[in-house]
Amino acid sequence: MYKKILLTFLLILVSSGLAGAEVIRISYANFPPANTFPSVQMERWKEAVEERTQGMVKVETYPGGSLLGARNMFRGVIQGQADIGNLSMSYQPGVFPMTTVLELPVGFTSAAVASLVLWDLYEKYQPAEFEQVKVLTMFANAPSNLMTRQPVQSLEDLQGLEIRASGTASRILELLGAVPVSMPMPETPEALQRGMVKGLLSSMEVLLDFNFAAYTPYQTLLDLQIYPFAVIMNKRKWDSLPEEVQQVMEDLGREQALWTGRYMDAHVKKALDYAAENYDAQLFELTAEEYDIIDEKLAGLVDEWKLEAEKRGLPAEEIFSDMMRLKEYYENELGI
Ligand code: 3IO
Repeated sequence: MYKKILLTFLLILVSSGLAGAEVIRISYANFPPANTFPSVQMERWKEAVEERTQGMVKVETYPGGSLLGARNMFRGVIQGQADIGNLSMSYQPGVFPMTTVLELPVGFTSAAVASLVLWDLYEKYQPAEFEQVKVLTMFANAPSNLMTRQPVQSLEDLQGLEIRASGTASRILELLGAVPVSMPMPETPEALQRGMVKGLLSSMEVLLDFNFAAYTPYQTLLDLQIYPFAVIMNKRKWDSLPEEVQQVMEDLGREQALWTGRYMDAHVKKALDYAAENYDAQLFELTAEEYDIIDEKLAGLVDEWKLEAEKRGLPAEEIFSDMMRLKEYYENELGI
């Protein structure tokens, strides 16, 4: 009896020692701080992978641009400076012609829905823009709204106002009469503090996570575009992984998209409560006529995207109509 227990104990020691020697280390770079949603989803993915590979894999996470920053994420992962990286497609306009279809202001109201639509479109079309990397998951933030230093209660209030955004969001601001200032999210706190910009256009969880509520206590509800993200892996690293590890990661792709979308949607609500309680934040809505005017001013964006996508050899009409169909499908399925 005792012998048997001792033997089992020894076996565990030996096998865990062996497993320890074979641990596969994977570095994962992220550009924004640890408490922001792209880094929160990174930790969740890390935990899931480590658990489901039963210790075969160790993921070392680098939030806050400590390994790769927003501007060199794509190149850095292709070159192998990090094994995995989280990428915001809107920081490199023109580089991701297919997935930027999600940046069109088509009325998404939920990050969970947008994330699933993005993932499905990616899986269906396997666009060439990602052929140099392995895509592990994709997700989206919640729709963009205006967060400003001074109240914006009408389109008139927005004229000439310098607002931080990036990608198609910057083009949207231009069409609405504001002055877009494009920069990655981590550069925004300083731009706001120095008064270089009077506000930003993004999802409102940043009121809490970057404490922007202190600088931009006024919000205007617009529900414009979303910012699409991709988690990408260096191809050689991917090819080097055992099949069972690859399978765990493949199985996580869609699940992670939904998890992140849901986390984001809940977090926006939390951030609005935080801003209202601590900074007397106010969320304005425009009149129905003004929302109609906005739709009119932005109507040309869909054709702009289609033209560009077609030039790049993409079936633009099909991609766009798939997006709208999937959006409706998931809005019903998730009850949003
Ligand atoms: C974003 C990016 C990094 C951290 C938190 C964030 N919340 C919303 C976004 C999207 C965005 O505006 C951007 O610049 O990618």
